[in-house]
Amino acid sequence: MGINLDIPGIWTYRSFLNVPGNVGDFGKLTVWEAELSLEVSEDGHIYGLLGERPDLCVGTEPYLLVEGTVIPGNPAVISWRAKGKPQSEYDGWIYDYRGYLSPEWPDAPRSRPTIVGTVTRTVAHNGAPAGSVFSFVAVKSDFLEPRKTIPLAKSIIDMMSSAEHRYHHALWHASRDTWDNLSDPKKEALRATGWQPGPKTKERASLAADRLANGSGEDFFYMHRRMVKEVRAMDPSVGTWRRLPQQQFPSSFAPETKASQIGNLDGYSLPPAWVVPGDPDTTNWLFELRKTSTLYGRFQAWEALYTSADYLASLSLGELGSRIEFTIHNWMHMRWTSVTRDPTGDVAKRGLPLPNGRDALDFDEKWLDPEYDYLGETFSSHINPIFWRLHGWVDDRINDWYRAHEAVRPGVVKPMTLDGVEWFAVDGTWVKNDEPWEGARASSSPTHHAGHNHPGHSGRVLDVPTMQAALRIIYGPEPDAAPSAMEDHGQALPGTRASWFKNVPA
Ligand SMILES: [Cu+2]
Repeated sequence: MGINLDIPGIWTYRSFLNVPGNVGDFGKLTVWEAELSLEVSEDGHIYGLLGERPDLCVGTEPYLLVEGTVIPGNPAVISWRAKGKPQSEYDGWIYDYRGYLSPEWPDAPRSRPTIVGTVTRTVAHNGAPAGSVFSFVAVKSDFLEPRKTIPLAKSIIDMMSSAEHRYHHALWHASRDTWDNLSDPKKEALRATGWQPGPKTKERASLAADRLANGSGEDFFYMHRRMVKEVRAMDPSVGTWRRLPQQQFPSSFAPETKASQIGNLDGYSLPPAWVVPGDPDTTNWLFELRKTSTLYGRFQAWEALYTSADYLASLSLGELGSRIEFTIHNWMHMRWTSVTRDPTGDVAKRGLPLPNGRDALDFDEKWLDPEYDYLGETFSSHINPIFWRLHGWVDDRINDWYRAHEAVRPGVVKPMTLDGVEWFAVDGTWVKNDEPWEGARASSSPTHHAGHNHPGHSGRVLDVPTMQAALRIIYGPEPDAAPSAMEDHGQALPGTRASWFKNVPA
């Protein structure tokens, strides 16, 4: 059963007396306000917790344990029974709930999921009779973003959210991902900026038919290895994922649990999927990615494969990089990404969901806001704390690969330091690129000021106008297009959203 419903997460539960007539003061109707946390299994079973939360739990708080079912439909019917926690002051309480997930309004970006329904006291307690019925409304909270629970150091956020780093990361990926499909005039124009992916005429497209052999996977590993190294140098406490995180219930009353953590206890909780208008395939993929069966069936199968010494010893570094990039890496980005939210300074619009994301050539200053840390595109993903965990996982596979080769053919793969990054000597078989591609070099860019020094990025071009021009070449009209098309030169071709981490068949 597909349950593509926005139910898992934290809800504010409110119940009211069912009193006819005019009471004037709504406060007279209040029964209870509490926190409701819900999780849904793939067979439509729901479970959760309902209770009042202190700012800091001591572990003895009473709450109700929720169990029930969701029946999809329009509206979806959600029913559950809540039982008081044994040995707490709610011990013996039983309430039954039946609610409906309110249908969404079209063109209502400020809407929140709500469950409306009634609840009955099934068993009398504390002198309150069985059989009473109340109305309730549950209102869903926004997902608690990792930037709130496991924030990066401010120095890292400042650096990574700068225009220089955003455009560099976006363009680096865009150049190698699109290269194989660019027209010859566009390729020539991109070469003129110095932003062709690799040495001129020997470019290494990441999505070409020969991607497993062309060395683009080495570029992927190397470029991100430097990023990870730089960030860890700025803050050694930035963690990694030794193994992919398990699905975790978003709420807990365990001792020491803070109210401010609820919804994302360790920072690795799954954000809700969303509906991409007019794109049911992507929408369905976003929901599938978040399922526990997908964690077990796909993610953990890939993880087992890419940590298998026998398998790693059979692969060149470039083949491993390309395979990881377009399978588990892309899927990790999209499993843990939230919907894009408008980072505008206009308070009336800030935070509203933009389900189609940023247009690839939307260079508005608002996208430089540090809160624009959308994990689903390369202009913003590296500001998100999850990026550094998942790229830590990717980076560790390089070490596994080396150990696997060392065990089978000792001394053949030779470690070395390349431009400050721990790397391997070229042998033509297992390691192929003399110079992994990190973007345009200062010496090759006609628009870059010679001698202009970028601390920590020797030789890399971080010149924003050049990088914007290169993106316009990639996503804009053909260089020789008719004048009418040229008038829209600042616009991407219609429907060109900033790249999402889609999968390609391996
Ligand atoms: Cu990247």
